[in-house]
Parts: sequence; structure tokens; C-alpha cells
Amino acid sequence: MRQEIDYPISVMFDAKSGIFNPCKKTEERKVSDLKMMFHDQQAVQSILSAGDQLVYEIRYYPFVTSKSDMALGVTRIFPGKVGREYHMTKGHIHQRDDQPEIYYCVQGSGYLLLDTLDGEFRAEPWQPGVITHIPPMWAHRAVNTGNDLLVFVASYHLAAGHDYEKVKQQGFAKIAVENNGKPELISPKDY
Ligand code: M6P
Ligand code: ZN
Repeated sequence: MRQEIDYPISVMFDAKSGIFNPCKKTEERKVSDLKMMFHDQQAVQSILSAGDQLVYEIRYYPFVTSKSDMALGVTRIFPGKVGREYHMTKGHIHQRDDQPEIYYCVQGSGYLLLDTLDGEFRAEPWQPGVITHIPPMWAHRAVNTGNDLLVFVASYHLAAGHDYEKVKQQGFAKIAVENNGKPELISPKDY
């Protein structure tokens, strides 16, 4: 028997702003939510004592049906840095090891950093139009290295789950920092 949730749903999306409607949930992530992810702890402390800083927002629509689900997430990373390190998402690996994801950059510029946490690393340069498939078992983090908003669309199964702890403990093999006005990927130990 077809239920209400089994019917098609469309949302109206504005790629420039990254806003879509209707939207089910919005989350804000500030420097205070990512404080262990950034490498300049003095810069983190001075931002926090000045009253925090918005790094990114996520807007979600979980398309749940009686058979399965497919989540839509649109992330807006505001331009900015913490010390020399560019604004980025927290980064996570999926709890389920059979779960991939699609990220589609529609606005802004930066990188998608991918790390297996067992020695393999990739940095995919991002500009509008780039779609990246994130295979299962790769941690993923988006970085905004530009002067404008970076917007990307994500699609994944809710069952994938977010594991932030592994990324927090180990970190990514490389981080994106500003060097002489330009983005550069360096090893965190060289920060
Ligand atoms: C995308 C999806 C979401 C994720 C968000 C922000 O929209 O992958 O599942 O929550 O990006 O990334 P993070 O959870 O690492 O902060
Ligand atoms: Zn994911």
C-alpha cells in the first residue's frame, strides 16, 4: 500500500546562494564546534574570546520512503580562515563501510580532501561543476579556499551514519593553508 511518504518530492534550489525550499532542517557549525580540527589553537582561542565565528551551514531534506531513504544535504562554507587554515567542514567517515556519497560543487572554489585513514590521501580541486564520488571507507572534508561562498550538494543514505571521532583523533594527511596569498596543501606537522 503506497503511503504519503512514497510520492515524489521536489525542492527549488538556488545554486548561487545554496538555499532550497522547502527545507526540513538547518544546522550551523562554528569554530567552537570544530575547535579540535584546526591546527592553530591560539587563533581558535582568540576567535572564541571574540565571540565565535560561523564556518558553515548545512540544509537537509531526508527523503524517507517506506522502502529506503536518500538524504539531500546542501552545505554553505563561508569564506574565512582560522590562523592560516581555511574554513572547512568537520569531516567524517561513514559508520557503515558499504556507504558511498556524491558531492557536487555548485559555487565557489576549494578542495575535497579524501583520506582512507590507513595511508591513502586525495585532494580533488573543486570549482563549480565538479561532481565527486566518495567511495565507501574514505573520510571526506570540503575546504573553501576562495573569497566567496562555497556551496556543495550532497546525496547519501541516512543509514551511512557519521563517524567524527576517527577524523578528530587522526586528522587528514594534509590541510589547506594560505601561503603568500595562495592556497597550499601541507602536512599538519609542517604548520
Ligand atoms: C554534506 C553531507 C552531510 C554532512 C555535511 C557536512 O552535506 O555529507 O552528511 O553532515 O556535508 O559535513 P560534516 O558532517 O563533516 O560537518
Ligand atoms: Zn558523508
